Amino acid sequence: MVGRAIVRRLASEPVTLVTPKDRIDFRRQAETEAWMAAQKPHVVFLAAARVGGILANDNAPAQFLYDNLMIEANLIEAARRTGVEKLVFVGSSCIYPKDAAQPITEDALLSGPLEPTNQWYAVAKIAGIKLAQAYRREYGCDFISAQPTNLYGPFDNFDLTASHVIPALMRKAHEAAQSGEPLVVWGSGRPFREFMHVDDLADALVFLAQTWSGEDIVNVGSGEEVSIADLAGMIARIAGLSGAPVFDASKPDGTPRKLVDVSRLKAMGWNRARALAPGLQDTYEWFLNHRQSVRGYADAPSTRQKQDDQQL
Ligand code: GFB
Repeated sequence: MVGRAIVRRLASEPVTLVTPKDRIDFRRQAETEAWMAAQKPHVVFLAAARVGGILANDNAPAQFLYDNLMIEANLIEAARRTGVEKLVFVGSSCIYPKDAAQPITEDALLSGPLEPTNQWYAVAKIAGIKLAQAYRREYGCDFISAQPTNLYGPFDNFDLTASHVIPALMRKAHEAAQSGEPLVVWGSGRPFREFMHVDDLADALVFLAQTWSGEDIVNVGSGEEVSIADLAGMIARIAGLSGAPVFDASKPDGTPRKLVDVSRLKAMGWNRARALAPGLQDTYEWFLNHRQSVRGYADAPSTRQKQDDQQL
């Protein structure tokens, strides 16, 4: 989802795009180094990752830790060897402590315990940040890191066992509108999340690649926070559902609140995030128009793992 958004954003720039069209497994060092040496990119956006929602993170700690560590370590080292001039590492707002003061400033990193459900993914992303910083110090590489808040948009994953909350609720609301069953929302509905359209993230990443060089990490967010219950209400209305949602308390809430402070990014001159309501409407329409082909929607369970591996 993030990679495709970066490609859309770069379409209007005077650049030659190199994307891994053939299946490359960035978890494998030799494969990654051979591909990078053959392509010789000047700039790298490191968006490749194993990602997923709260349950996927909780259920597959080894895959979230191992896959992400390998992908980042291999790509960052390969970028150094190939002489990449600029690398933008895409982190995550889940790197910050569970109980960080809100809105979360960049200096909250490593100041307290992580949210348990996604600590494995968070530790891998923190390692990626530290790799970028270490390669700056030791080798003089111009590698930087951005920390996006929760994302949504076209080409998201709509598999209910792996997806984040927005694609999950869009799919469930669409199906509930057809079946007449209620919309089931995981957890209490009380946690707050900040959401950003993936095209805004892509714009901010390109902006940072063009303007920022330094060890400091940079938060990327929309500043718009909503409770999960209110989000469910917004998506239900878009899908034309009238009944009240049902909350499934057997599922985890995760971190209570996760709003990033974007003062640093704003001070650099970027402040173009779009509002949530129109972004949700566009994404729901995209989902309806693509639902026979979107990731995780029409798959038989036996093909999910294969498809999941292909995302890497
Ligand atoms: O989007 P989500 O899975 O990720 O869940 P996190 C956000 C909130 O939505 C949680 C609730 O409180 C969920 O319990 N929720 C309600 C649902 N209904 C659903 C549903 O049907 N599906 C899902 N998935 N959630 C992720 C991390 O945390 O944030 C990742 O696990 C990553 O590592 C990402 O960092 C940005 O915001 O809790």
